[in-house]
Amino acid sequence: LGHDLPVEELRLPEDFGWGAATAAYQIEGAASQDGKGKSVWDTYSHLQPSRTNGQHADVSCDHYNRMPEDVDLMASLGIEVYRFSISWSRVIPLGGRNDPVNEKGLAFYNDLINRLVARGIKPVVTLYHWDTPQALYDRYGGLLDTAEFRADFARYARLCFTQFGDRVRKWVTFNEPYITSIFAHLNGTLAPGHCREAGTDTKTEPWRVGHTILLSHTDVVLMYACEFQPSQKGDISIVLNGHFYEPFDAGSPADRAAAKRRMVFYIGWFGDPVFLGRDYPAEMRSYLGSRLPEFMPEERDLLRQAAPLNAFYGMNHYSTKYARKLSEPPAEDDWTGNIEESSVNSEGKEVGPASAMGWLRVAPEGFRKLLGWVWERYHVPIIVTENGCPCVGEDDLATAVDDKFRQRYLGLYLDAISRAIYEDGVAVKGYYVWSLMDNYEWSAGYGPRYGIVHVDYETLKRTPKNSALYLRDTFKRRRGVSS
Ligand code: PNW
Repeated sequence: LGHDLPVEELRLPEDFGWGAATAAYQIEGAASQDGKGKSVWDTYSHLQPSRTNGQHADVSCDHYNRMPEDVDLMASLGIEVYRFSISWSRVIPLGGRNDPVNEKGLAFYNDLINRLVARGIKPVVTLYHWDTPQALYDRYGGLLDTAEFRADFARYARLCFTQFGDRVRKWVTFNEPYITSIFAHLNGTLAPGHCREAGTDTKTEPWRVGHTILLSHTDVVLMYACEFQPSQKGDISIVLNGHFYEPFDAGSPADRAAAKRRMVFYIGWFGDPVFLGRDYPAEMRSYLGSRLPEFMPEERDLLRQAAPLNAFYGMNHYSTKYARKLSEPPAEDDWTGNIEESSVNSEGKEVGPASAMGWLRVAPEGFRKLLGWVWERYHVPIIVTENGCPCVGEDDLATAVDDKFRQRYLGLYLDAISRAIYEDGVAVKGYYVWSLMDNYEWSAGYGPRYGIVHVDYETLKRTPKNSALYLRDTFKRRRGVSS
């Protein structure tokens, strides 16, 4: 690994739940089986295969047809929690509030949830993991039309609570709104890659998409609390991703401010409205001006009412970066708070050893600091809803199984959680590794493998990697022990 930090295997709380995460489009396959409609990902991966490493997920891990085997595998690995997402276009093929429901799609998720519950594995369900029904994008631009999307998302959420809420105790509305706003509507590296089409406005659209997500989330949190929570007794929140940022030049006040501002632009953008029930951060207003939408007075009321109902902060975290302030004035299409980010600082020091993805470097100290940052700002219990990494050379089964790099990464990041809990007083309640199995990594196709289980994409055979056994054993040994 080339990292000088040893894994210490520090203790973790008795009731600390561990599990694994996936997302529908990345693992299910069965792209048009049993009446499933298309999502923007089905379209994007076929129309523009060059944007997705030449690959699509029509078959992927074929989890849709191998689900019983996959649930048995989870049970054999001692997994206690399984975070998965529902494919909206599998349960409502055209997606809209007046469109028909697909009973076969509902039956698949009912069967999955029943099998999990039968093995004592707790389902954590994400409603939206990037796969907007294509029909909604065609009708009104999907997330770009706030009012239409809110109404359609509310109907879809109500269907899911009604169908599955008697057995699902933890819900996530949206996965990583930052990524959907920026990568799918500004950089265009994720579906629908909207910004690459004629007549788009990348100066305002990413912020409108974020606005739509925030209001849709708020509606559904309030709906769950009023209509479902009293009988179903579960909880609900959102999942936000974000790097931790260190200053590029630690001696420069401007870079120190830049690192702080970058996190506000990344995490505060969504975290402040959701968990504090208030407007976008002031730094964002001052840099983005009228490009950032306004919350109407009645929308501010909704945010305020919903804020305390978000039961946990779902944190997806992988790595740390350096932030450097750019020279003034900011570019007129600036979206970062006038910041440039890098993996190397002013002294040429790398933030940590690289994984198979250049941006994903091993930096557990940044993770510990981020847990503290979120706790201090929002004071809500944190669940790490994704963390993991791809190793080099994992196409080869023998290399994949002997995944020392990943075991070391996971060990170091678990130690960071332990320190956050016991030394810094942060409430961290659970940990879900990304991912249960190798899968379709969006624009990188089947290149990087994040699984703790190897998938042979020819035979679809699953083989647990040593990291899976490491996690099973580490959670047996380390919980509740004093050290
Ligand atoms: C997450 N970044 O995405 C997603 O929730 C998963 O679906 C995905 O497979 C996983 O992380 C691994 O990439 C991210 O650039 C994408 O910082 C990009 C970033 C972070 C998370």
